[in-house]
Amino acid sequence: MTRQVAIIGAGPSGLLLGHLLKAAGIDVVIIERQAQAYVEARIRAGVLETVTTDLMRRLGIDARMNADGLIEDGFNLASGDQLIRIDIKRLTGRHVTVYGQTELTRDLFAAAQERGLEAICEASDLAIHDAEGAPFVTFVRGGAIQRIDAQFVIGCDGFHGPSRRLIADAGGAKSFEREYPFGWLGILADVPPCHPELIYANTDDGFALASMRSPTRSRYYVQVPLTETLENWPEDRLWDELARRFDPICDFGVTRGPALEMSIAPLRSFVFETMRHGRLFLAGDAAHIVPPTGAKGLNLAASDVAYLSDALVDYFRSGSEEGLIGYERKALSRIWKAERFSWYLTKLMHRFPEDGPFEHRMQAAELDYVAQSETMQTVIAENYVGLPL
Ligand code: RFL
Ligand code: PHB
Repeated sequence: MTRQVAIIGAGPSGLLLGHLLKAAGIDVVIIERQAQAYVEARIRAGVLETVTTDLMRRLGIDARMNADGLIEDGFNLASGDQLIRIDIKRLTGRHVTVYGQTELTRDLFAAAQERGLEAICEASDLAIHDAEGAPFVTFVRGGAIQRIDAQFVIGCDGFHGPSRRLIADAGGAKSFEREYPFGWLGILADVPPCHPELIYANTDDGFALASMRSPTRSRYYVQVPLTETLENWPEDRLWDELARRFDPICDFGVTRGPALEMSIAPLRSFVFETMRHGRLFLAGDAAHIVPPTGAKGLNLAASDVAYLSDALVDYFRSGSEEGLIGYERKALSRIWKAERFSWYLTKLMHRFPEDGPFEHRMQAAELDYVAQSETMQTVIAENYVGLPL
């Protein structure tokens, strides 16, 4: 039997797309390499734009998000010990929602089961065949090779998945990349946040972020050189570092507690052009990566699949390929603007090893300008809440 759509990867982009297509009556299957519990436990994004929360509402998978998500009307940039509040509600009329990617993924998996959206997990050695003709995917599950034929294959398989590799190997695609000379060391702990709103801080010791998952669960990050390892960072050392950076600027001081998770993530900007090869399309991290400054990654995955689901639904309803042809142009226009904003905020808030006193003064001057200019604050707020679809 030929399925209408096979989606590779059950991260946010694969699960959201699966639900959107299933809700439109399309015969769709998701194939995921990891176990469901593994995917649900990955600690990643925390800030959702309305693009993402609107999709969850449209799907009717919003009960827990409505109950537990924190509406944030503003966030802060810190320059040394000066706190600059960006009042996103007043400047844009909108807000962002703090709701962890782990929670969102859990909600989407639970609804998949209730709604009969098929998600095959623990599928190894996946390969995509005949993407330009009659596509099919093969994979190994429980020791047996399986094959699924589909009219379209959608690569939602993240930065390291096989879909983009296949397109790259076919030749003709371009990629644009910037690697940053540092990473983010993150800690998650059941302690109250040091401030009611997020703080992105530029300090003499480097960047730090105070974020949260709930009024009792904090998420912090500090900039570290790429050579750092977790062994060098006993929890106490990280708490000392966070206290040094945040105690002078936040309301309550940093509360310490045992780490639920610690990890180091490298920072990268990456865009792959093209997002289509025959009947294979890319969405989410498979096609682009942003540094986490600005919280755009998951939200871009959501806008990609909003565009792509409309195009696929239109194709299956009317036979028109117009939406599918226009997908890449539409998606890339939003992707590049989010790339620009994440890159800008990364440059503004981090200490780059190659920078000297002049560049530090430039950063301080720009932050001072932001503090004084409502126009600058509006530009930042507008990008932070997310550009329109
Ligand atoms: P994902 O989440 O990587 O999911 C891809 C899925 O594909 C599966 N896969 C395969 N399946 C089958 N066969 C194969 N061969 C496969 N290879 C891979 C993988 O197992 C996985 O389940 O990509 P997706 O769905 O496009 O979602 C993207 C987001 O996860 C990502 O952009 C965000 O997490 C980025 N991000 C943030 N985004 C935000 O919008 N707001 C934030 O606050 C935010 N904070 C962050 C972040 C990412 C971070 N890290 C660790 C990279 C903070 C951090 C620290
Ligand atoms: C997070 O809470 O994990 C988080 C928040 C904002 C970011 C990145 C990560 O920009």
